Amino acid sequence: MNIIDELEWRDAINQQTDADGLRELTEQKSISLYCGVDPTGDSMHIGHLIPFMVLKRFQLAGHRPVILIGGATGTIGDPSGRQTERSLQTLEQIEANVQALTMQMKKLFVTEGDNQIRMVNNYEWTLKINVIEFLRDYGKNFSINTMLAKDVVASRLESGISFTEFSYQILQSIDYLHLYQHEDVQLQIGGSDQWGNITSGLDLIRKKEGNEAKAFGLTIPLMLKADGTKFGKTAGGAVWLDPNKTTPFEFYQFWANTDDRDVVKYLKYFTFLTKEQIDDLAEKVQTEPHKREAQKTLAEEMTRFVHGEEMLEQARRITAALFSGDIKSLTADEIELGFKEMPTFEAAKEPKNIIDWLVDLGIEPSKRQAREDITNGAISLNGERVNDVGLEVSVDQAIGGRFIIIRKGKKKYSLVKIS
Ligand code: 545
Repeated sequence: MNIIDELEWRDAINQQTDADGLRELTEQKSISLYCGVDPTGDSMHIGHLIPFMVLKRFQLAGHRPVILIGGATGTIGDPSGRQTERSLQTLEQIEANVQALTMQMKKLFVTEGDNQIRMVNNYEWTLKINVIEFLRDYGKNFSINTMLAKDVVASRLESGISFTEFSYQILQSIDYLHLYQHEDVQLQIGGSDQWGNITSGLDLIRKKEGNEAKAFGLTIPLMLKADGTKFGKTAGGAVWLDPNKTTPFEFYQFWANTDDRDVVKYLKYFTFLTKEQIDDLAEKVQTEPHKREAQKTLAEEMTRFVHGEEMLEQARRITAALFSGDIKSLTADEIELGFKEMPTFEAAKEPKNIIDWLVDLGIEPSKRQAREDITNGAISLNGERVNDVGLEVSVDQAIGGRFIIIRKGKKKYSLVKIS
C-alpha cells in the first residue's frame, strides 16, 4: 500500500497541499520529510506524539524523516491555536527543554545503527541570520496582507498579538526553505494547527526556488473522542511520555480504558499493527466486547513503544494483581506505582489491634462496624481475608516493610504507608 493510501486508511490526513502530486512523488522515489517541535516544555504528551508516529510510518515505507527541534522558534513561541500572548521563557529553560526533548525523541525514534532518521536544531541556521538579512532576504517575500489573513493572526487581531509572535511564521518558513535547500526535504507535516505555518513555508520556497519547486504540506486531524471530551486528558491532566510525569502503569491504564467506540480509531492512528490485525480486533469489539482485547492490545503496543518491554511487563503485573487481588505478588515499588491514585493513609509501625487500627485510620466509622465487617469477611489485608478480630497489625505485615493494602468490600482499596 502506498504511504498516502495507508494514511488515508488510518484517517490520519486532515489537509494536503497537493494530494495527487504527493502520491506520485512518494511512489517515484524515497523522499525526505520533516516535522518540528518547540522546546516549550520538557516532555511531549501523547497528543504531540501523533505527527512523529506519522514520520515513522513514512520511514517504514522507505522514506527519510527529519525531526526538527525548535531551539530558535522556541525562544519566540508559536501563536498557532492560542488565544493569548505567551510569556517568554528564559534561554536557560529553553536549553534544558531542548536537551530533554532531544533525549525523548532519540529514545523513541532513533534506534541504534539507524541512519535513516536525522535530528536537526533550527538554532543552527537561524542564529546566523542578521537583522538586515532577515528583512531583505526573507521579509521582502512575505506580504503583511497574507500574514494578517492567516487564521492564527486573524483570530488575535481583537485581543492583540506582538510583533514577536506575528513573526513566528517567518521563522518556521525559513526552516522549511533551509531543509528544502540543504537536506532535500520536500514535505512538512504537523497537526492541523500547523497548516498556516506549513503553507507559508511553501510560499517562501516557491518565491525563492520558482513555482515549479516540488514541495508539499500535509496535516493530521485533531483526535476527537466519541463522547465529545478532549482526547489525551485524564483526571490527573495530560498523558505524558516522561515516566516521571505519567508512570508506565498509568500510561497503560489510560489506553486500556479506551471506550469501545474509540478503540479502533486509536489502533489505526497510533499503532503499527497491520490492516488485517486491526480489522480482526475491530471484529472482536463487535462480537466479544467484554474481553476488551482491542483495548489490551492498544495498551500493550503503546506502552511497549513508549516505555519498552520491561515497563510493559511491570504495568501488566500491577494490572493483573489489582484485578485478581493477589497483592502479595507485587513489590513495594510496584505497589507505590499501582496505588498512586488510591486513598492513602499513614500508620505507625507498632502493633495494634485490627479493630482499633481500622477505626484510627478512618477506614471504619466505629468499632462495631469494624467488627461486623471482619466477621462478614469484608476486610482483606494484602489480598488475604482477615477472620480474626484479635489480629495485631504491625510493620511485619507490610510489603517491603512499607505498605499494607486494605480492601474493604469488593472494590474499595486503600493504601496504608507505614511510618
Ligand atoms: C518549529 C519549527 C519548524 C516546524 C515546526 C515547529 C514547531 C511548531 C509547533 N508545534 C507544536 C509544538 O508543541 C510544543 C510541544 C512541547 C513539548 O509549535 N511550530 O511544538 C506541536 N507539534 C506537534 C504537532 C502539533 C503542534 O510539536 O504538530 O500539532 C500538536 O499535535 O501543536 O520548522
